[in-house]
Amino acid sequence: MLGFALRPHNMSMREIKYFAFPGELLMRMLQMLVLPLIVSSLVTGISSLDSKASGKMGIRAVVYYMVTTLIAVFIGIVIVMIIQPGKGSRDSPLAKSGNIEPVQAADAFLDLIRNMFPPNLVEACFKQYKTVYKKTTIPMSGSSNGVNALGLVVFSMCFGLVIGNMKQQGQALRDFFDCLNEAIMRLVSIIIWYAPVGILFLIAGKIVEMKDLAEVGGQLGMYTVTVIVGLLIHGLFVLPMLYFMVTRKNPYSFIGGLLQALITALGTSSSSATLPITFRCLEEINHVDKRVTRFILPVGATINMDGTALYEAVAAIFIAQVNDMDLNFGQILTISITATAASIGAAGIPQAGLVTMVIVLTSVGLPTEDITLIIAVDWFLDRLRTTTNVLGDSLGAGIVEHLSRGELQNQDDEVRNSVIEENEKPYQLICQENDTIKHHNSETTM
Ligand code: 7O9
Repeated sequence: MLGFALRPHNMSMREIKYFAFPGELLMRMLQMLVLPLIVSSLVTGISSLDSKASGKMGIRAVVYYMVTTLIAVFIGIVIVMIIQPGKGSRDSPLAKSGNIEPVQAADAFLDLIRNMFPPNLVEACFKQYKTVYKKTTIPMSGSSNGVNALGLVVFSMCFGLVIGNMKQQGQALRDFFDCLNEAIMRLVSIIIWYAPVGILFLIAGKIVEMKDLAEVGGQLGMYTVTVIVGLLIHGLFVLPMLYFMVTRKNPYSFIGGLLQALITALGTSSSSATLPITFRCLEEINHVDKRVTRFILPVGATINMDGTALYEAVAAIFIAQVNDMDLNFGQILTISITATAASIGAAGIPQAGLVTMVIVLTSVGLPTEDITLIIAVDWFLDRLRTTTNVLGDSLGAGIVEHLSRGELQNQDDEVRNSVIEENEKPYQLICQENDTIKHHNSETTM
């Protein structure tokens, strides 16, 4: 409402920038916490489980990610085929702007694998590997600004696994990362007080900045509606139903606990910046086991993007419709596979947004310059798909927790037993001391 009330004042770009400043601050504070948060939570999450339990949990998570992403793509394709937002728009040509850099899919894929193994961990905190082209064809090594999330996730997982297996020797490191995680979560609980103000200005600023609604809405209105309907079906029916089928609990009360995280996702349009809030909502409000959230949420934020997958499938078929191209079944299958792969790999590909879209389009021979058609509404749809992504990650944590309750219980029992052993220690020490003064009652306690 604040945004819409200020629109008639025709603020200059400079004034809008100043107006959105409190929102920018929230964004910076959240991003500040992401790096230590994902490293410490993954390391403690994995080291607190034995390798068998973390393996099983990992497989469940990956199956959930694959299944939900494929369902999302399927919903997107069905909805865009029914609504057909691109049909007939040839008569009123859509505005194009700018041009798109060509991308070699093979190089993007190799960059993804390279980014999984960062040669320099400090550099991985702010740079990704990116293939650049010399004389437009020869691939050369280069880099792009942005956190190499994939590399940090892979490293933290391996590190957690190793110190988890180091028994007593690894205790100091386990305590360190556990403590670091706890400290970061306390910072989150301070920042959360500022979040409502920040989100207010983030969203109001965007609404003031937005181009004329009628202009954009007229041309891309049906396309926007298609994406919104797809995301709503996926987020409000399919995912909750899946949650209900697995856990037999009310999915909407679970989603109610996530409201803060969902609104932050809407405001920031970044699932990684929302991660601190997602953690808090799941652990403090929905009481999901910390061993699950610490493991599942960072991995989910990196590779599970249902909204993005749905969006890319819809966009590709929309562009085919605009060009009056009829896609056969094979091409639609190709779009589903590339859109799924693109959403999984996005965090490992530099400047992912455009690059993954280019890959999806070239895989079925669609003109890549038509991406410029949809850029006008991208900022808006990005917010909605980010919200869907965060919802998918969070419900996934709830589902994996339910499926892993056996292993978690076993782990609890083991910990309890070892605590009892610890408590017996003084007694054994007493016995040993007794031994030295030749009282042989230690035999009875063994
Ligand atoms: C959306 F969690 C971390 F810290 F490990 C993490 C850090 C960075 C995870 C992921 C990233 C990251 O860079 N992700 C990324 C995501 C990079 C490029 C593109 C995207 C896709 O983003 C979504 C979209 O555009 O559809 C959406 N904005 O979920 O954040």
